[in-house]
Amino acid sequence: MRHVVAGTAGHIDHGKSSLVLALTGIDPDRLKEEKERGITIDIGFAHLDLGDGLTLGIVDVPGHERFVKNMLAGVGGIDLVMLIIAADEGVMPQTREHLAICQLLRIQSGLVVLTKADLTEPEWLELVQEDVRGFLGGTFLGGAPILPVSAKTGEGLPVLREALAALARAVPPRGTDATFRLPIDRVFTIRGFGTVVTGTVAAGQLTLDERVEVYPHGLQAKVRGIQTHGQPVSAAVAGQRAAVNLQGVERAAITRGDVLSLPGLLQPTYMLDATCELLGDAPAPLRTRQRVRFHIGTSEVMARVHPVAGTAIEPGQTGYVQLRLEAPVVALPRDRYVIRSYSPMVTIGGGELLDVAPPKARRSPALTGRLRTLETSPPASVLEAHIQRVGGGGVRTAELRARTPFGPEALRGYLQDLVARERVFVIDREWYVHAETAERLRRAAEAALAAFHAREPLKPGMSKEELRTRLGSLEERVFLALLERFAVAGVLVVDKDKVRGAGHAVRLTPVQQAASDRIEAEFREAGVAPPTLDEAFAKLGLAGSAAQAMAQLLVEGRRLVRIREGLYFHAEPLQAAVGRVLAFLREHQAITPQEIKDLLGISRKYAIPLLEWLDTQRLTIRVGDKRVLRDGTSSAG
Ligand SMILES: Nc1nc2c(ncn2[C@@H]2O[C@H](COP(=O)(O)OP(=O)(O)OP(=O)(O)O)[C@@H](O)[C@H]2O)c(=O)[nH]1
Ligand SMILES: [Mg+2]
Repeated sequence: MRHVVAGTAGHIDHGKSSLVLALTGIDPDRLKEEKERGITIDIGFAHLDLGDGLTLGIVDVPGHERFVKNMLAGVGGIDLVMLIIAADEGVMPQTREHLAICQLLRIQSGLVVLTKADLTEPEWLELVQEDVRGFLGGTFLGGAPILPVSAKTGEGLPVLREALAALARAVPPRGTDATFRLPIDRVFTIRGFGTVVTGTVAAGQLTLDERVEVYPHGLQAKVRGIQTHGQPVSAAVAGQRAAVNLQGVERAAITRGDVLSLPGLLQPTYMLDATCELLGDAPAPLRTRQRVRFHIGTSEVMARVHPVAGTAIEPGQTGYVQLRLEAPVVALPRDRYVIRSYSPMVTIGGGELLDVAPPKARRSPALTGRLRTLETSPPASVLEAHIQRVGGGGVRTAELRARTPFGPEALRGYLQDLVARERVFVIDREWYVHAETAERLRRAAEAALAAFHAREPLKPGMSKEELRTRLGSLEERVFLALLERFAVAGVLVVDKDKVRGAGHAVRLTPVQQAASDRIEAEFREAGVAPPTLDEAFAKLGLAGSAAQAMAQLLVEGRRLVRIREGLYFHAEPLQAAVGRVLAFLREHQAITPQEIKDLLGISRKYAIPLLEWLDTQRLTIRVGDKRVLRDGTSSAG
């Protein structure tokens, strides 16, 4: 079963809806007002069985200039267009405008129907045909069939059917490796079923019972039913018209322009970087900050245009722009859009989205270069550019799904390729950082460590946390992974919670060494009744971080031993004292604070901390107000 969608296009009253009715037996005008006024106001739908399992969905659009907005909502998803021109009138303003829109949206194929052929003479018909051929020159319909038809007499209809079937068969099948998206063009309720949305599936596939999200509002729902051309189906695929019955969401919460997709896959955005082509017959150049009507999928939002280079785009020219929207949309790179001027409401241009989550643009050659890469480079390079732009935070696969035009399979392949070529690094299973970003961070880490060591030569290293802050408060996991990578590369050394430059070792100057020696000597002499560190340093005129660093060195060098906060003993007298206490215990089984004071000739101020320290060293254990040896056998002996 194949599905292709065709759309009508053309000036008001040229016979679009009549032709659809004549072709399919279905009147696409469904509104009461349309029937009364004899004009189409909103898009309508029909379908045609072309045989051989091929069904053509048809979107009929209004020709009235005031309803171009609705026309745009209808043609977004079509594969081919039937440009309808009344034989008795020829090319008219909306013939031009609709054709321009189809060009801007890059609709791939189509044909021209000269309707109301019954109202003209054969010679006249030939003249019109020639005229139309000239009009189409240089457009995608340049070589398309031009078929005279009368909806009234049925003349030309069989030929038209054949031509449509041939075009429909030639439409290339849509890839299945894509994120499901359905721009919603209608919302209504059916009694007993609830909310139903319709649209042309732009990409991917939706199956029954799946959970979905209505973007950009983030409403979640479950797919309770799917129909295509009035028939219940178990799945809807790209290129198909579909009506989706949603469970768990109110009709009033959804409007045309919303997008149905899978939960959490897309990210609403207010900014888009894009190419922008201004039509040759646009009434004026497109200037910086100009307010335009931005159309994408089935939505229309107001936007301001910011050309990336220069201050304007001239009619007939193409440039890069940043679009700043007044309401959020969801879109993906490679999506096409159309812009219309605010007033008068005419189509002036359009283009292709390149970045759907860009930073606020400042005009620069670098930005132009980046957008050129996104526009013209092969997919893996485009992906690389996206990863490069996010910088040190890295980017996860899920975010890449929301920011790149690639389906999950393609994305996996390109990522593997980039990793294999060491253009990007895997931080975690699904988290990527660009090689140049890692390189930049490596240089920054080296510089930060070098500066730190120069400033604090006595400190063994910088705390990891401080380094992380220095590197722009990197995401913790990215930071740790990079640290490991840098350590393996021999750039730095990680020692518990400290990081040091690979070449760093603490070296004391002769003056510092002399000071350190004097401190050590003083503590050795003081034995187990030492001064406080502050007192000792103050005597040498040292204080603050220099004193702290030196004390730390003495402790790390096992010259001083920390007994408790602020109390340090020199290792040698401490060892001697411990020996005496243990000998005493072996002889007397227990020792009281008074006994240790007498034994070592020290005051309570030192005796109590020393006993507690012996406990923490697991040499003694407290029993009442006494200490006994922890090791029972020696206490028994
Ligand atoms: N004689 C003749 N009249 C036609 C033919 N096709 C359409 N008409 C008439 O032309 C008028 C407009 O036809 P529609 O089909 O409503 O035109 P439309 O292009 O859908 O108009 P909009 O949707 O409002 O843009 C109607 O009165 C039709 O009856 C035809 O082949 N021959
Ligand atoms: Mg109509």
